[in-house]
Amino acid sequence: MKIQLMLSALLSMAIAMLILLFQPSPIAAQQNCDPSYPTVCIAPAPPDLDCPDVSYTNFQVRQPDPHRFDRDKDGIGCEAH
Ligand SMILES: [Ca+2]
Repeated sequence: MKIQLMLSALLSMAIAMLILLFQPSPIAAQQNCDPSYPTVCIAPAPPDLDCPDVSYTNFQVRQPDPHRFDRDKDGIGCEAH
């Protein structure tokens, strides 16, 4: 009887460890990148960001470009002038 209790305790510990191992890591969970900007990681709108709000320049922009980083629609966002 005691062995059965120990085994079930071990089993539930093993299951708990497996659940922890296969959880997405907190870092991965924070990766919230808008697919309109595939070469950089910019969070989707809202809130609407402007070029000074991001540390990137001259990055690839795909439509629909929710932040409107590429106002002249040449596929490059926040061109450095
Ligand atoms: Ca542009």
